[in-house]
Amino acid sequence: MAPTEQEIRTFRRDGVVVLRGVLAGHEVDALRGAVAEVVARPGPLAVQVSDGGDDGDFFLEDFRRWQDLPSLEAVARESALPAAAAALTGSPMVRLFHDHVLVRGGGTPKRTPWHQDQPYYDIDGSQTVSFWLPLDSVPVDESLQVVAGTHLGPWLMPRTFRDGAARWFPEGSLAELPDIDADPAAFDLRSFSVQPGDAVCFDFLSVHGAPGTSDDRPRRIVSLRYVGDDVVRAARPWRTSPPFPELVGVLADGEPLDHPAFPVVWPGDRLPSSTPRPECGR
Ligand SMILES: O=C(O)CCC(=O)C(=O)O
Repeated sequence: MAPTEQEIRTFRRDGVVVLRGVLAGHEVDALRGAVAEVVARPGPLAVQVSDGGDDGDFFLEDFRRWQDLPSLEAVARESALPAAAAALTGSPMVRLFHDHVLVRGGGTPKRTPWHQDQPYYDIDGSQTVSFWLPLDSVPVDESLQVVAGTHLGPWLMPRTFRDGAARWFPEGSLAELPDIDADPAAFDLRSFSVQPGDAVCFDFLSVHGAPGTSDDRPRRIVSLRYVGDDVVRAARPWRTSPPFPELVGVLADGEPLDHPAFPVVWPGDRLPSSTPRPECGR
């Protein structure tokens, strides 16, 4: 299901668009299988935000699992997503950047705070897209929220989700996020009721966040992130989220992401490589 001209225009103008039915049923099932494996065996970068303890809340995030989960790798490489990424970003070549799994149990009120993704990374460039892929039905009031137009910049201060600390860029070096919750009507918020197979597509610079879940609605999400050929490495003196330690001393600042961690998925293909990965978290 290729994006239409209208969908491409919307993505480039607003930094967000929803694509309906972009994954086939067997691809959704493959992702559900991968998520079950993530929950059973979280990886070295996993963050257990809430563990299903006394209050019953459950929220697990994991990153960079495609190299050890073949069903996740197959969807990331072989579904319609790489071609959609090429169409949306306008890049003739697309690399997989990374996967991010987010699993909430029902009745887990913990929000994902408003943020841009790009300032947490060690890359620069504008041809970027994340596909937020629901594996459960998500009503509009529990769905990803994206602030249209924020993909045009500026970069806003990335902070830790737990305590708002400036762990990455030094305090004062980037503009702060506005207080969106204080006056949501002042912002052009986009969110969509979505079904398994749909994708909410957004730019790495688009400000976004997500509500928690209501009692009867667990929410399994896989976010697959892709980059085009204007994206280059921007080496950071700090540990990024997620980290890519295998790039240190291998890819210099400003170099293309020509590395097995970022396989070319459109057009063509390269063999993946497995690399050890340390702890991660925002
Ligand atoms: O699903 C969520 O809670 C937030 C997802 C998100 O921030 C992302 O995919 O970048």
